[in-house]
Amino acid sequence: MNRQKRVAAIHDISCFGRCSLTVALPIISAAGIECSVIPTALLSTHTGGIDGYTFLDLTDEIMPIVRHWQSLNLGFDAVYTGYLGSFKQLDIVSQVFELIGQGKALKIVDPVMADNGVLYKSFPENFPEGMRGLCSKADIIIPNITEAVLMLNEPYMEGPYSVTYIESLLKKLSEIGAGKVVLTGVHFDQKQLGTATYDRDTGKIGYSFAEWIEGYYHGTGDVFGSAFVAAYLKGFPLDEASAEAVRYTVGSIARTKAAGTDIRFGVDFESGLGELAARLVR
Ligand code: PXL
Repeated sequence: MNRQKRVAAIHDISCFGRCSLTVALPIISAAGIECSVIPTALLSTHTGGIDGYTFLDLTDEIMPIVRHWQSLNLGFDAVYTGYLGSFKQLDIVSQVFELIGQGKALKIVDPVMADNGVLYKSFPENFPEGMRGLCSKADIIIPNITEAVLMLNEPYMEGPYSVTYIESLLKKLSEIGAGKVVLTGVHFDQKQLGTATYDRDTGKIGYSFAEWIEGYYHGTGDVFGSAFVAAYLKGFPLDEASAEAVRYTVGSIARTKAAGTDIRFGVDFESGLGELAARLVR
């Protein structure tokens, strides 16, 4: 038997607005990877700049789904978590890490909770502490700079950053537990934006940058995370997987900017799926 790689993506479903599962599913699938899902909540839209959204909590469904999967003895190569809405979900997901794929699946945590120096308004102030706990159980974490400093209990600083600062963040983040860190939102000037990667086992630090496009485009963290997961599982080394994801995300932002659509409604990642698949499937 030669089964495809299989990922379990644990995020909410925001029915409109292109983030979390509506982004993870198509991007990971486009790379030829089977993407199973555990929806943590059902919302009419995401919560970023849109009021009046509906919200149905699905926390109590998570364990029954996982137990059923266990009874089927399914193999999983990775678990990829994103937006998690409560301490209870953090706790359940950390238990799920020990169950899915018999605890052997790669654990990739995107500690989605903040950006631009502020915690999303749906989270209590001590949420970063809980998220740090989940990150301590991960193999790879993919925070942005705001999420990184909140978990490290350090003040947020506006960029541009120094190499020394970024590399000290990488090392402190890896001390939380995950041996591999992908830090997003890294910039050393106002022209380019990208990521820094760190592999504690090899000590290797990598960078990848692309042209900085002004504006806060919603869902880009999930586009990046999903493309990173896809590339990494296709066998790209950590820094190259991150570079592929940067390239794809920036392409999606550039198309959206050119189209001039509402930046709250997510980015046009769909038109780049063909090219992404061609680059990743080798
Ligand atoms: O893109 C992250 C995200 C995912 N899911 C929901 C969100 C957000 C960010 O605001 O509100 C529901």
